Amino acid sequence: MSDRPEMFEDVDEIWMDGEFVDFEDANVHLLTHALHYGTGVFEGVRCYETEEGPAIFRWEEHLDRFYDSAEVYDIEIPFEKQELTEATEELIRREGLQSCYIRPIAFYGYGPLGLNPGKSPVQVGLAVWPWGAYLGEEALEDGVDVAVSSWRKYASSQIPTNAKTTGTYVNSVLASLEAKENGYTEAIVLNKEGNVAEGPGENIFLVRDGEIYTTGLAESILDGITRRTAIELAEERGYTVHDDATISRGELYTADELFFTGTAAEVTPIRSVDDNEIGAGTKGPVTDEIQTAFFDLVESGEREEWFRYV
Ligand code: PPE
Repeated sequence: MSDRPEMFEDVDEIWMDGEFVDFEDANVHLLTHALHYGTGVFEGVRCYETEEGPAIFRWEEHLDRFYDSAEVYDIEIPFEKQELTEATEELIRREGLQSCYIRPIAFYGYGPLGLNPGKSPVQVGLAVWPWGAYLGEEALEDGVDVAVSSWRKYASSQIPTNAKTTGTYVNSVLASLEAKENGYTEAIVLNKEGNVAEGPGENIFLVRDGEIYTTGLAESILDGITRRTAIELAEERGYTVHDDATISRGELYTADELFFTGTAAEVTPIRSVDDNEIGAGTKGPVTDEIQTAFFDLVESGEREEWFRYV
């Protein structure tokens, strides 16, 4: 127990290839295709504690993206969406969790090696664990200090950026390591053209003169589900949202406000970029409004079509 990472300390079981197995038994072979070539796809989903009990936020959209990501690599997930839904709910119930992070993963497993994964079996797993504020609890209030990475985001013409592929996260890992080594909490990654793409695990929003901008899907970003949520919440509050923006590095420095969105990061303010203070160097008013709307939503579970009660 004690040598487990803290976040997994109380997890008893994992669902793997159709069965609930003990946490310690959720293992793969060394010659797993995805371990060598990164041929896996995954999701990150949050389940929130609401008055009606645990509720999974925008599960269907995450599941759709999961199967779409798999399709890009000809990964045929050998389970119906309904089966994965039931397994996830059962896992959350078995673990007795009121809120958690959910990690579905599908990958080419142990089979012949070589780049064509054709004969490798597809393996599927579901894990859940409690995961607090991704960039720290204070980050949600005070904002994070970020740096533009020297690593560029791979272009969607090189690797599809709308698929959430395990292997491609080496790009995020490099950006994240660099930011932390230089004393920043998180990175912003520019695309091949040199415009803003996203964070290593977040989409990015900019506020200028009362209007909201977020980088467009053609800027080599992941089509984030929290991004979609933030756009909708902002529009409902009367904001003009430019959701196909091209944002230059310089525009980051002169923004009134900046914030990240993501399943793990939720809505996190950015207080500085490359040591340039953004706005007043604290959470800005528009960010605060969107963040409050977001947490009110997920804690109330009120918009029924966006929640699946466990
Ligand atoms: N861009 C990237 C590159 C990304 O990984 C994420 C999610 C997003 C944008 C936001 O997408 P969405 O979660 O659908 O709003 N990053 C996941 C992985 C984080 C991790 O460290 O692992 C997440 O937030 O679950």
